[in-house]
Amino acid sequence: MPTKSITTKTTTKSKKYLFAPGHRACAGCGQNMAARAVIEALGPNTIIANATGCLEVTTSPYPQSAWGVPWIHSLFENAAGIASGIEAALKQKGQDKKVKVLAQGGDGSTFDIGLGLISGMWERNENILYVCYDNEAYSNTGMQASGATPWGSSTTTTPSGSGPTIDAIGSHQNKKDMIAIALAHGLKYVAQTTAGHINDIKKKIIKAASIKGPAYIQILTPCIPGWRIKPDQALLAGRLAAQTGLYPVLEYENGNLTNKLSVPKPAPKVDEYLKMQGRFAHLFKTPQGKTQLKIIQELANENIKKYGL
Ligand SMILES: Cc1ncc(C[n+]2csc(CCOP(=O)(O)OP(=O)(O)O)c2C)c(N)n1
Ligand code: SF4
Ligand SMILES: [Mg+2]
Repeated sequence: MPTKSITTKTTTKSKKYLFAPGHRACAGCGQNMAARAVIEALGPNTIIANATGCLEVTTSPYPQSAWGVPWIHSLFENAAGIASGIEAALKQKGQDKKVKVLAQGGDGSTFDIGLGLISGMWERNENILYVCYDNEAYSNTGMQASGATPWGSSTTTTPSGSGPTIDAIGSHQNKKDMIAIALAHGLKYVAQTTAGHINDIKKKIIKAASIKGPAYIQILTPCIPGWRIKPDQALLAGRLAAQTGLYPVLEYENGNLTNKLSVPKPAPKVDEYLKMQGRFAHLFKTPQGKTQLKIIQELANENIKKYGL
């Protein structure tokens, strides 16, 4: 756990990194681009509790670390619990106004295995920002389906097939609505954005950090091998997810939807977003798959209507 910022010599000046390059994520990883934006927006007076997952594994192979702030690797399930302990210690030392506590993890640790402790942290109204990097599967262990996996996605636990049954379409569970779960806890600040909107991530992080009490930000972070996209396509995939209406960019303050990113008129069809991704390739090959494309388009249309995008 480094306690000093990492300093790198350049030809003209030295630069302090809060999240240094040279980590071991796949080239073009949406998650690590988003994570860099998050810590750059929060600044050096931050302590991070980071759940197990790709972000942790790729940034902290001992004895190296990409982090220029105090950073603790928690178990898969208890980043929120560790963050609660840090916040309590800061309060005890009278430093809680100076230092921000950030808990962060993937969708597997947020939507599924860490949800109980996250719920407790929110219930206790603790002054902790939680960021979920949602790549819609358990990427670090080979792309198993999570509660965040969308309809029709082929994963290693929901593989697409060629038979006539529903199993052939890949995942046939709807994505869990974590935003609604966060709102149901009465959080003052809840937001959703994507790795294709780096400035928006920074803006939302700054706002969330200024609010006293728990805040939740969920960022769609395209995964290169998991989504079977090219290394230069993570940002485009994030933008298309928002523009189609499938993954709206939203901001809630005190339970009210106060900001949303409108979709272009007409909005791009979901096919444009799905066909660039190998995890949905099977849907374009069979009549049954084409029916699923219609169902996914319907999900996007419903979002456009529901959020007035
Ligand atoms: C209790 C427990 N179960 C399973 C694992 C194995 N494991 C480590 S990382 C990981 C996947 C993490 O998925 P996610 O939280 O979505 O993060 P990602 O890797 O996708 O960024 C799994 C299953 C573990 N470390 N601990
Ligand atoms: S597997 Fe996916 S989430 Fe993990 S480092 Fe590679 S691109 Fe990033
Ligand atoms: Mg994941």
